[in-house]
Amino acid sequence: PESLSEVNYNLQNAGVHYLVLIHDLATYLRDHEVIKLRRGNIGQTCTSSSCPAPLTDAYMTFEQIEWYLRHLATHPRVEVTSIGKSVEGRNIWLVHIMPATTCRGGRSAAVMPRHHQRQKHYRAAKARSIWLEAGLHAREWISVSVALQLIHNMVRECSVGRAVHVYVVPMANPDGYVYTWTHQRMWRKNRRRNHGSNCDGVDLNRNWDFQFGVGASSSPCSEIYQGPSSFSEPETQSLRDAMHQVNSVSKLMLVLALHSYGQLLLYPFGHTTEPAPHTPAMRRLGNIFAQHAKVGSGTVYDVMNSATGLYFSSGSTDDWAKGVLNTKFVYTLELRNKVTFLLNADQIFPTGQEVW
Ligand code: 0X9
Ligand code: ZN
Repeated sequence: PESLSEVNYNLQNAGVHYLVLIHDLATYLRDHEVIKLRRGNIGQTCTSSSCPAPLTDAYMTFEQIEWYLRHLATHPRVEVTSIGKSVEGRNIWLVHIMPATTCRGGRSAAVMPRHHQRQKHYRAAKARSIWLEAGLHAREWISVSVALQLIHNMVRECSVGRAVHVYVVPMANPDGYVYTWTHQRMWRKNRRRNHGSNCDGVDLNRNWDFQFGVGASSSPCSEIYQGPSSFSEPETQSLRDAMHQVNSVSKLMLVLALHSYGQLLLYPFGHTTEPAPHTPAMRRLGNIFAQHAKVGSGTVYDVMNSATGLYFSSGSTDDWAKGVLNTKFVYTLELRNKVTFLLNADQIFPTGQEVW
């Protein structure tokens, strides 16, 4: 509002004719429920208890998600950075939640043993890290909402381990996500205009350079189009570079790719039923997840090798993390439900909680 007269003046000077369509944008947005975020004011630093909450009773638009991330970035324990741009030039955001040692307040704030607090030589254990990816497939909205809910729980409750860095890419395919809201709800791929074809899009979960071409298609019109070459897409390039970078600073112990649907916890590989390294450990931890989900909410998740349990495919985030980074715990989690990608919004909160 302070700039109104200056804007008027400049427009008139430039001979630009205009009409005011919305006199009070904030009120308009509130009345139309375009922005439903409940707490927090931009410009303020948010703390564990005052951070705005992502919606858990409605799917969030691209704009709402960016708005939420802008607020989140003001939290002292959080860094939000762009790891690169999509085909259409949208940022791919990476949320870094730092170890809970920096937490004040919250449930598990006292993370440095008291007798160590005054000692000069106290050093925290070498930090390890966790990587969460969501929204690589555009139509799998629940994965995006669950990632945001997990982020929110982590910053509110301070309950992440004292030496764990958590990295989350909540919307790995932003162009596709927008396209599912504006054009075609069931869009899966990114928004690459494929050279020499009338069909758009590359399946970003077939574009990674590990067993590229297995269980994938070389036809641009296919839903599982692998792309012209491995890592041909800016989205997968950005994810790859950021994962390498994180892994070199603090070793990745867990890579979790959130997808839907099917209620399956899949572990690599997808190109062979031969066991990947650390298969017994991945099964053990996976079964613990499934048991807790069952006890917590009654939801049944099946834990299985992805080639055996689903179908043969590769060039995916999970297989690359296992095959190239050699990360110990790698999973693709197919969230609720067992029937359709069109998951009712009342399922967001319980799905997020059972994963949490
Ligand atoms: O096909 C996929 O990319 C995943 N299923 S989805 O319905 N979300 O599209 C499963 C990927 C499992 N992992 C590997 N095959 N590597
Ligand atoms: Zn998927």
